[in-house]
Amino acid sequence: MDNRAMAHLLAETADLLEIDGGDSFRVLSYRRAAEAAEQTTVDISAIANEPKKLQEIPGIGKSMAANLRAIAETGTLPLREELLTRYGSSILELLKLPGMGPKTIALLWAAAKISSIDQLSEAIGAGRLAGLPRMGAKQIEKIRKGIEDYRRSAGRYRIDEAEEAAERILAWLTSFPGIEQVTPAGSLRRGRETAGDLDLLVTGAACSPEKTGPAVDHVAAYPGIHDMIAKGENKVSFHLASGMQVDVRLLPSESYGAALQYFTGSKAHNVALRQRALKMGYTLSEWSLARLEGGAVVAAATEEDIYAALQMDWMPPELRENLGEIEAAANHSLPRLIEESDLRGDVHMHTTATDGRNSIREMAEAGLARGLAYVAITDHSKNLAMTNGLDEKRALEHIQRIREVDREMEGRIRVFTGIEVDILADGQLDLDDEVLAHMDVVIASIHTRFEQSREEMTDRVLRAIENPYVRILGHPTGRLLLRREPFALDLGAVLRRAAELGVAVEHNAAPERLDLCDRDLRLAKELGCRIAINTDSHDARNIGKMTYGVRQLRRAWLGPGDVLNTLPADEFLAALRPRP
Ligand code: DGT
Ligand code: CA
Ligand code: CA
Ligand code: ZN
Repeated sequence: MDNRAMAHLLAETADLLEIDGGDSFRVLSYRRAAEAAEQTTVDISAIANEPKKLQEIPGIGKSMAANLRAIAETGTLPLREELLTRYGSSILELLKLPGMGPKTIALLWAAAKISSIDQLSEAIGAGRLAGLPRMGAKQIEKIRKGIEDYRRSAGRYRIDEAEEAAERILAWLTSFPGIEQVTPAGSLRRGRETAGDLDLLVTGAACSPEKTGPAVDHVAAYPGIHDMIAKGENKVSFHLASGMQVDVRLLPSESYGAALQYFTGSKAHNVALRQRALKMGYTLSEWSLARLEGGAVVAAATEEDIYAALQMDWMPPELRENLGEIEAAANHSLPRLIEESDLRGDVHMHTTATDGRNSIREMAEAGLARGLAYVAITDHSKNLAMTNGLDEKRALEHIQRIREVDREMEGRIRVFTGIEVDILADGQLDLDDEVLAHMDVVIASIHTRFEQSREEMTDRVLRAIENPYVRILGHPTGRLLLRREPFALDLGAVLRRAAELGVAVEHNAAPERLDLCDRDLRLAKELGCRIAINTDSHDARNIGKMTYGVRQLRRAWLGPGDVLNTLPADEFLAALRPRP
């Protein structure tokens, strides 16, 4: 078992113990151990029988060392098993609902013997939650909505989780002599915001037909496998501890391109491509592009060969959704898509002044290290009290410090002043105009009262962007992927007005947001909006990590000219809405 799977078990045990009303120090010790297992570079399984070495890992004490040994030997912990027997294993699923922590679950169990999402849903339907402590009508409605969202998104994973999982498996696979190339296909290769499962294609000398045995065994020995679904001659499918399904296919290099094309998808793209092939007298399969008559192979080794034989340009996977890319590739009019290296600035980030982890200087240094020409520091405003949001006085002091850091950096990177000012429930901004007037980058965002009606929300956002100091509309739909749906909003009306006013709309590249989504980005471009992509970093390690967001821009067919922060610093500022 790898460290991550161990960390997962320990964290689950901590949750179960807390649901059980366990001593809080004990709960904390499991949480710490989970964190420790997640962070350490030591391979815990390898030293599971050496308590001394285990205890050298910060966060692991004597009793945790014994627990780790038990996990390495049995794949679980006696305490975890005991608690799961008491409450049933579906109780852990309740934790995946928004706002549902161990304390609430303990309450639901104590008051109504609820230990699964189905039971909770049924209890809400039957009105059995009303009257329980801390269960007002609003709270109950929130839970009901949470269940709905959860059920809709169940079985999908965020792009960053999918990619990290793919990278770990890839490292394992390529360690085998004879496996030369591993390519994630499917939705991950197309850069979709979430993935249903992982499709990994493998090729190399060890993947030649009838000789795949040892390579298949190597795939099946991947330490992160939770359970095996199927193991065949050239395909291995399994689940990871997260529940994510992985399909690994081993292919000879002669047909790698055809397989890559097929398994990259999308289905809609493949269907349209196959029709084109048929019209040209070919048949297209996961093995090859071949002549209908006689079956001679026309192309199979590379995607380029296949598209070329179909008289098309090769196209980036992000475009393959049958939304016009087939025609464009045939007319040789595919767009030049934006690339991460086109971006020169990142203008939405937080510091220790509010809920960030690093200082202004550290953020500037991190931006410099990523090769950015400019950053903007945009901390929260006072309405977000839990983030220690800035009031007028602190905001002004803060921008003095930002200017100091800008001077200290001596032009190696520019540090713009800014704020992520909260849009209040009525569309007013959280800080006075006189204060906003001092800032380079004013981002206005919604963080509260998501439940307003479509009319209220639309009026609220429109009113906010009328404020002449607003230059960027932050994460415009407020969604959190797989956790919170976008709020109700007439986005078309907002984008049209933003275009008229010259307010840029953000693509927030944080992988839990990716907001605006690809479709809405396309709409924003059609309506003539300016677009800025930002990481919204709360940690210096995330600065400039635009990769997941850039894929959404590419999926929206955007080029460098469509995105403001491809511009040099001064031109970027000049391209923002002019200040009054
Ligand atoms: P996902 O996993 O839901 O995020 O989405 P995909 O696109 O990765 O879909 P998946 O894993 O079911 O299949 C991977 C690719 O295989 C898909 O994008 C296209 C291809 N494929 C799968 N089933 C079919 C099919 O019935 N017809 C065609 N033409 N292609 C298929
Ligand atoms: Ca897939
Ligand atoms: Ca699949
Ligand atoms: Zn925000």
